Amino acid sequence: MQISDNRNGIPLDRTISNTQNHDTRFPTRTATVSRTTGETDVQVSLNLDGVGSCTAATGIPFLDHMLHQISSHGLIDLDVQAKGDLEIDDHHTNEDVGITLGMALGKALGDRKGIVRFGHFFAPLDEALVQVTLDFSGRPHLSYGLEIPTQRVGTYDTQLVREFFVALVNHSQMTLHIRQLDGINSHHIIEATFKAFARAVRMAVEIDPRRASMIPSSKGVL
Ligand SMILES: [Mn+2]
Repeated sequence: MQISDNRNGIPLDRTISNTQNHDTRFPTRTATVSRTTGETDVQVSLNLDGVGSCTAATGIPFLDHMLHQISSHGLIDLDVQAKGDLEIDDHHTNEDVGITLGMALGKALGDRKGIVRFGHFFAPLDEALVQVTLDFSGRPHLSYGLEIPTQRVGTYDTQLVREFFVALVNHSQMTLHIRQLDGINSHHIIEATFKAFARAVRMAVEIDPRRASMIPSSKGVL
């Protein structure tokens, strides 16, 4: 099927390949990345133009719960499979899921042409309130402003939240600022962070129809 609508000056020669894509003028942005080390074996598949369907099997239940937040609220179809050295602790698997997800995100975005680029969101979860602001700038940076009051949520070491975002930022070349405005319960604070992150990503990866064929940088490169 060929596209016949040229209201926004977008080229007419793109073929519709995915009926789930909300804007069928654009191809679906997908990526699969497999990464194996001596410590872990991780595979991530994602579709940025998805509907929020998720399969997450990392062996770390709380991390799976957070990956579901990214998928559901980011409208990213996500499949994450990981086998890691959990007999030591969750550290390597948690970090390597962040690395591989970051790589897949960067790969799916390609040259980042046409994207809004910036995203932000405030997510409440009961008493917790977290703001996430991000930029697919090509320059990795994390400002991490969470103060999580307990060392663990279930069996999950809450120090690993920062490790996850460090890995993700470095491998997706993203600038990410996380601010905690309120919160008492550790589970709520972390989950609000992932929800805000998901919505901020969703905003940033949207196609901007006013400059759909351009890389969104005054330098022309991201
Ligand atoms: Mn929860």
